[in-house]
Amino acid sequence: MAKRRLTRQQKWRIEKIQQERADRARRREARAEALDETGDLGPEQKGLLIAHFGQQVEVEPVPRPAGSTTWRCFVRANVDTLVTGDEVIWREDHQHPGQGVVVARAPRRSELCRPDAYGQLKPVAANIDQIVVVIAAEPEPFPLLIDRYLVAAETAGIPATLVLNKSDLLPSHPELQRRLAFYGELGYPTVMASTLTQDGLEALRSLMADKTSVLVGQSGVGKSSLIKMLLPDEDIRIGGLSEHTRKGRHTTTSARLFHIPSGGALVDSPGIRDFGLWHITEQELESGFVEFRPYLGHCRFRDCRHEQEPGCALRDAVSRGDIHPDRFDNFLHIRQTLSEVDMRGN
Ligand SMILES: Nc1nc2c(ncn2[C@@H]2O[C@H](COP(=O)(O)OP(=O)(O)OP(=O)(O)O)[C@@H](O)[C@H]2O)c(=O)[nH]1
Ligand SMILES: [Mg+2]
Ligand SMILES: [Zn+2]
Repeated sequence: MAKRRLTRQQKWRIEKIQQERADRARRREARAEALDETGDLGPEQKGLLIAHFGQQVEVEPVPRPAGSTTWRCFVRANVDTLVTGDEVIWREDHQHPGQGVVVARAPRRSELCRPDAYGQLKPVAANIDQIVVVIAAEPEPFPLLIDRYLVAAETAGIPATLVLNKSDLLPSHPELQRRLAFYGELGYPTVMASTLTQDGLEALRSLMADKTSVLVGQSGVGKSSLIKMLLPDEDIRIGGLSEHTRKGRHTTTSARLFHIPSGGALVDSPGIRDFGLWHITEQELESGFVEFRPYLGHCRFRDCRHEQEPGCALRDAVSRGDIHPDRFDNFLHIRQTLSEVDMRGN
């Protein structure tokens, strides 16, 4: 893990948060124990975690009953942190209709993590098959955000795809289309879409079919709007951009899973401005740039930093045109920031 130096105030904030978390866990435990004592809990059954709200989670039985019903559940204190997409074991609370208790969590097949505002690594969603990075002409893509997401996806071993939304605005932003094509050449599936004109609807449907996808990207790019276009019957909040800054308003505040009736699921997630990568190693960063992989380990010096060293396989590939100079620059930029903790908040 990267070295971090925390100020006294930051340390105090982290301790305070940990204290609050411990208090919350104790309260949850008291509630779950009280339920155990009344003996009014149903048998253990499988469930899927749909959403997380403060102290409670929303759980859906597996297999899914006809008509999608969910239960609000407390979580036993010995259960690890739960996130949207987690498979759980839970019990119904017969005394309080619609409520229950989560008693265990199944191991995760995959997890997408990101550092929170205090520099602590937090899972965002679990058991994800595909990370869909959404960009748009407005808000303008934050520099390096696409590459940071792709590196995070490669490191987590989750396939990534790119969606360029708001294609109706593209005539005034031709460079974005070129950028999308560039990532397509690297091997990432790409789709252009517009929730305004319904452009790309079929391409999106086939991209999302039969898997669990999480939509990520800056606030206001239209993640929720895309889900609403695919699932018009769902009740999903969509927020306008700020008139003044043309940025999103952080409308979606927590991750939520939506089923696709024909198979598969979509996880909506809150927009973030930046995606810190300090939790990964330099080696993971290098191989997070897929087109670098054939050259890794082929530099003359084993500890080559790919800076001024002679016989650098990566730099040679850049000068031959096999690696795009922009991606190489982005790699160097991100490497510089690996040891910095993003304390600015998301
Ligand atoms: N022009 C245009 N605007 C769109 C399109 N899709 C979404 N928008 C608008 O973009 C704004 C933000 O949409 P949301 O779907 O709330 O964005 P989000 O990515 O979910 O944002 P957060 O939940 O804050 O992360 C809304 O005003 C939408 O109407 C599109 O295809 N074209
Ligand atoms: Mg949203
Ligand atoms: Zn090198």
